[in-house]
Amino acid sequence: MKMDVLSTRQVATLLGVGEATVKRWADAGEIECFRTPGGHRKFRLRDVTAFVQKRQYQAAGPLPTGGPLGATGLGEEAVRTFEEASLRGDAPALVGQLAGLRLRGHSLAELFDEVAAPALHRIGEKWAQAKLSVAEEHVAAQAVIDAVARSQPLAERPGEPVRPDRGTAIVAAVAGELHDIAARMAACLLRAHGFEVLAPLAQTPARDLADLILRSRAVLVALSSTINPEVAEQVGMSVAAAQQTGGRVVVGGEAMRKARLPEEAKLLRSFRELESESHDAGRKRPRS
Ligand code: B12
Repeated sequence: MKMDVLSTRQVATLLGVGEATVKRWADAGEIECFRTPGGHRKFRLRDVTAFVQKRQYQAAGPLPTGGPLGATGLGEEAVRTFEEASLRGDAPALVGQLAGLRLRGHSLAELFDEVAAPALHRIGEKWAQAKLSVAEEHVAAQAVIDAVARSQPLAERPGEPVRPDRGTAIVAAVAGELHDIAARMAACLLRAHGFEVLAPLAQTPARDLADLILRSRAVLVALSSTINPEVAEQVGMSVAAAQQTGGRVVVGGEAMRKARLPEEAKLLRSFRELESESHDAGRKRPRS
């Protein structure tokens, strides 16, 4: 497996602490690191995961068992573990689980598709059956939002700082749509792929979105709709704006699947599809 190496900044983001704290932990030997010839600290993902597990890093409940190189993969157990930690509001445990699974070779896009989204779907089912209160559902959603923000380093190429040189991507949920966790996940992945991401997220009015596309000369626009299928006009405005900037529009979410969409808007069903799409969008990197 390719060795995943993280910078001090990436570890700090992942653990939700400042860089100074990470350096202090590293210098005290609490978290393994090595130095580059230039003297910079570098961290192997497996050592960061081991640290998270050893310290039960601020987690209210047990972290996934099996150790960083254990056999646990995707599937029922991973989804249940993620669901339970979300319901405890335990973002550090979510980050620990995602880091552990990344280490076993799964991409963050795959983990969003196969673990986080199904766990949230189950939470939605339980809410719909009145087995969970609105407050409990909110706690879970917020923990996932927090974990997605911290998981950015898990999407980035190992050991390399991300250069935002592919152009601007805009990620939003359509007007009337409060569901923006999918949009946050898309933003995380696109940032890691070198896009400068503007993320107005939930309830973005169509006209404002079109203005933003034009002003930022967006090369990629990713829109999500979960409950509102009446989006043809909204998506059409984004398509028209993107045509002027030479950008492309991709859309996803349950309601987009039911919507009548302009043919220039490409419907994507997963974050893995977004990753392949993003390879073709935006400015190409010069070969080094
Ligand atoms: C968290 C949540 C909320 C939170 C949202 C917080 C936030 N910041 O997002 C809050 C509490 C605000 C909320 C509110 C409501 N919710 Co709600 N909510 C959910 C819940 C539990 C999770 C949503 C989520 O984030 N899913 C995770 C994402 C990642 O999964 P996904 O959207 O399926 O995305 C996948 C693909 O579609 C695709 N994808 C999606 N978008 C995009 C975009 C791009 C670019 C790409 C590439 C891919 C992609 O990628 C993912 C695959 O991995 C769902 C349950 C569910 N089934 O999803 C209910 C759910 C969506 N909510 C529901 C309802 C009814 C509501 C309310 C109407 C409740 C109310 N009476 O007030 C309001 C609506 C408010 C509004 N106007 O939008 C229903 C919708 C039923 C329906 N189809 O009409 C659901 C399904 C619950 C249920 N089982 O009944 N909700």
